[in-house]
Amino acid sequence: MSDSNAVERTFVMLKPDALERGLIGEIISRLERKGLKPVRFLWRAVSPELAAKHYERLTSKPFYPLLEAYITRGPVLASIWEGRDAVAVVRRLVGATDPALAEAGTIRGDFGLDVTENLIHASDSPEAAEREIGLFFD
Ligand code: DAT
Ligand code: MG
Repeated sequence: MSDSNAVERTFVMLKPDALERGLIGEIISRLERKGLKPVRFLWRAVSPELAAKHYERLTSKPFYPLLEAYITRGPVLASIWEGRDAVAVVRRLVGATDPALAEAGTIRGDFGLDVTENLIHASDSPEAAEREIGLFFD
């Protein structure tokens, strides 16, 4: 577990539905107002190869073809955020994986209803953050 006073970096990806639905500004604003600092932003496409590396743990799941089609269908906004205990703090702002179950007040709880199209990815550990930053920012 992370030291709650440690300044950490985390990786955040706004997924294609966030752009399509005009929610980029709303989501970035929530992270900024919390006090997190944006370090880098990059618009980019996600190839099937990058999707498979990023979602390594999930490629054998029955829902993976749907997840791959979604994440590769349009540009994503990759970003790095910094702040005190940033990994856990951003995960709490994002909410549960399934937006139908995510608490009101979280990003997925307020704006999502579909488990595949859940708007945003955030790293689940400092180690995952460094790995994902390495994948998306060469
Ligand atoms: P999270 O994005 O909350 O970290 P995860 O890493 O377990 O969740 O899964 C990555 C993505 O895969 C998730 O955002 C949506 C999709 N996914 C996960 N479990 C799913 C399921 N049971 N059915 C459909 N899509 C799922
Ligand atoms: Mg995850």
